[in-house]
Formats: sequence, C-alpha cells, structure tokens
Amino acid sequence: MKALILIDLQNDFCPGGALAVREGDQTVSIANQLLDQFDLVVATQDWHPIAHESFAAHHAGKTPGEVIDLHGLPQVLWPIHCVQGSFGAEFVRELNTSKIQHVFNKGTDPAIDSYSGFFDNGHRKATGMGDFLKEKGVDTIYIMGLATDYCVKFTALDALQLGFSTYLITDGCRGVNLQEGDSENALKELSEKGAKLIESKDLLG
Ligand code: VGL
Ligand code: ZN
Repeated sequence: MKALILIDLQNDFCPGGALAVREGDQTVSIANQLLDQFDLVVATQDWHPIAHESFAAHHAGKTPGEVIDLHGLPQVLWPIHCVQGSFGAEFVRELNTSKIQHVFNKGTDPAIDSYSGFFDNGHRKATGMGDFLKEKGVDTIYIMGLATDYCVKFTALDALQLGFSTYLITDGCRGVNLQEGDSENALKELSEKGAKLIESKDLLG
C-alpha cells in the first residue's frame, strides 16, 4: 500500500511568505494532479508557537541563517514563520485538501525544531505519522513539498530509517538553499541512502 506525503505546502514557504522558497507555489498544482493516484494522502504542517526558539528574533543580535546551539542541537535560525493560527501557517489556498486524510503538525515544542514529519530534530518525540502509516498498511511512501533541503530531506531520511520504501517526487519539491547546492546535495544523499528519485510524470503515465 502506497501513501503520498505532502510536506509543508503552506503560505509562509511560498513567494510573499515569511520564509519564502523560490517557486514554492509551483509545487501545489503538482500535488493536486497526483492526489488521485494514491489510496492514502497525508500532509505535514509546520506549526510553531510564537515563542519558538528557532526564530532569530528571540536571540539578541542573531539574524536568520545563523546557526546556534539550541539545548545541545545545532539550530539554523529562521525568520518568524508558520505561527499557529496565522495565515502564513495555512495550507496554500489552491491546494486541494479534500483528499488529505490526516495532517501531522510539527515544531510545536518551543525548545526543539522538527524538520522531519516523523520526529523532532533530536528524535525524542514522534508525531505519530509513522505509526499511523504502518497501521494503515503503508509500506511505500512518496514524498514531495517544501523545503527540499530541510523538511523534505529529513522526512525522507526518517522514512528510510523506518523501513518504508521511499520515493521522492523531485519536480514537486523546492529548496531554501541557504548555501548554493543544498537541495542538489540533499537529493544526492537521499539517493545514496536508498530513496528513489522520480518525477510526477512517472506517476501520471
Ligand atoms: C522548514 C525551515 C524551518 C521546512 C520548516 O518546511 O523545510 N524549514 N521550518
Ligand atoms: Zn519551521
């Protein structure tokens, strides 16, 4: 049984948003086209309290893009984004959410970030997505969304580690690219670790 996981298709990651990813909005129509190819569709939603410690604004003298030690983990500092209940945290209006069976919120603990849809960055707490998918009999996961070099990458790494056969729909992803090549390197690493890189047309026949 195969599932589609839509990663963080939220206003703040699209042009005009607080943590805008170049061409982030172009992934939405791809998601909409793919929905009918899957028995099960789930989504993740970056969902931070305003006090989230990944926000550079909470660290005097720090700016977005800098890396700090946050309770023992390296943490990239971000602009304030995807605050619970804000417009920026909402799914992009054009996304057809009617086929999404479950939304997994992440990044809700102010003290730790959560790039993966499965676990926080310290692998301390699970979101429940892994158990949910296994209970539904899912063994194969197709991942797309935002951003390639953060939430897509870490969701796919965890999917592999959890034993799911893992596909990345590359034209359905866009990256932040704080450093040039981050997204390319993420795809390369995922491929080396066993993820299969495909394009949406491979599913649409
Ligand atoms: C993300 C940075 C911070 C993502 C979320 O969705 O890739 N990146 N929060
Ligand atoms: Zn975030």
